[in-house]
Amino acid sequence: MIRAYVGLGSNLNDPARQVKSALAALNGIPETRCLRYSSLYRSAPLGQADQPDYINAVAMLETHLPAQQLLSELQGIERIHGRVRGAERWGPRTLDLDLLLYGDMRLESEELTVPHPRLAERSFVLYPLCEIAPDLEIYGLGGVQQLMAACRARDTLSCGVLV
Ligand code: ROI
Repeated sequence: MIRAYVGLGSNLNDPARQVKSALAALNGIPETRCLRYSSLYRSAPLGQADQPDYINAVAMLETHLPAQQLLSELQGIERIHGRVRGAERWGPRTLDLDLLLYGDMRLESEELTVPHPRLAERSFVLYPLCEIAPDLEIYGLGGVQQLMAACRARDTLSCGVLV
């Protein structure tokens, strides 16, 4: 049994509804349970500036699926929410599900890198992650609270709890 963390983000087609619907869909993944999920956070867009604000959240899962298979399930949920992959990399999206952490495992392939390579720089990931797992230590990176403090000191991105 592996504990995994998934980041959710949307800024199109009623983003709060997209994120809530995706959170519900996580429980439909085979051999997987959603143990906990964060509040919804509103954040200014990172990347292309002329796009709507995002709604972000993080979920804690318990799974028996291998990482690659879990990723495929997450991509399936993105697809049913109208996500078109290959659209602009830093542009708006109806739903983005990122596998942030998969146990203590470090993986690097073309398809999947965990821990997520930009996790430590993104307040819209660290705020919700700290809410649901404040004592989490990320192997090689440190505790999530220190990462969040460092991010907050640097960050110009605004991010606040919405719901
Ligand atoms: N910006 C914010 N605030 N939240 C996201 O989830 C998000 N996702 C992305 C890019 C375009 C990098 N910007 C984002 O993929």
